[in-house]
Amino acid sequence: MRIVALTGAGISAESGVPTFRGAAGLWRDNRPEDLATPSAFNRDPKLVWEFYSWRRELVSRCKPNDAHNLLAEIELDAGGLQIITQNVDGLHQKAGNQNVIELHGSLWKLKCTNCDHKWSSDDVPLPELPPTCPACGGLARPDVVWFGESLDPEILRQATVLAAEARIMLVIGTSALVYPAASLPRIAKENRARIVEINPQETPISNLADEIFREPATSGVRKWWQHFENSN
Ligand code: BJW
Ligand code: ZN
Repeated sequence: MRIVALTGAGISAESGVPTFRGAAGLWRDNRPEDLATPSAFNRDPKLVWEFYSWRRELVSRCKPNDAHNLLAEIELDAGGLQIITQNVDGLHQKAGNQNVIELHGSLWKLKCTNCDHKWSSDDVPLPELPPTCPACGGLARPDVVWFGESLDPEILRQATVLAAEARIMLVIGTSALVYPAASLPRIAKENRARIVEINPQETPISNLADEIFREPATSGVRKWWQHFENSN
């Protein structure tokens, strides 16, 4: 069926995970250039790790919500739902989705700044801050994509192909301000996908949308699915 869901922080908001932008967003009190750039990490790795360690603890207490759970059911039912997420929280996988592309990495993965070794850890709290590499003892960093860093080219290639081949692209809970993720709905539209936006706020991709649910993800995904099932 080739349904692709491009998700952002808004899909996890109702699970209690803060978004980035907006009144209660992480970037209201924290400047991204102090916490989510390579130069911030070079300047003060411990400060950056404290931010990520706090988020790991917060997310470890959060559960997938009805929007995550329904997308997991749809993956089984419709046999062809693919998630492309900008989120690093792992909640899509926790809900049971198997086909998840993480564009911006994961809070639950680390990589070594010295030897590039990558590993997973769900330890909360981490035993040492900043953590060190089990292979070489070098300084570890979160395996996430910071501003000014390139996305993994293979992951971006896969996401671009999926966007180009989508019949329907659901764009859920993203401000669509961060590139290259924000270019995926346009790629889908240019290849004749139907674009469905689920977001309480208007975004720069709203003008591409064929259908809009101006509401939170939990009710929006449910209404879209009811509507979709009734019309197919
Ligand atoms: C709800 C809801 C509910 C609320 N239900 N919805 C082209 C043009 C201009 C700039 C660039 C460009 N290409 C590259 C750039 C630079 C930059 C960029 O895009 N800057 C813009 C901000 C201008 N991009 C990059 O640097 C990227 N790298 C790159 O392109 O490499 C090439 C390069 C190399 C060298 C130099 C320059 C380029 C990398 C971007 C990485 C982004 N990283 C972060 C942090 C990840 C790790 C972490 O989590 O700490 O990713 S930043 C942050 O933003 C995070 C998110 O994934 C990302 C997107 O945010 P998202 O998910 O959309 O969240 P919000 O908070 O913005 O929006 C929430 C939405 O939910 C809102 O719309 C609400 O209304 C809604 N909502 N409640 C549904 N209940
Ligand atoms: Zn190492």
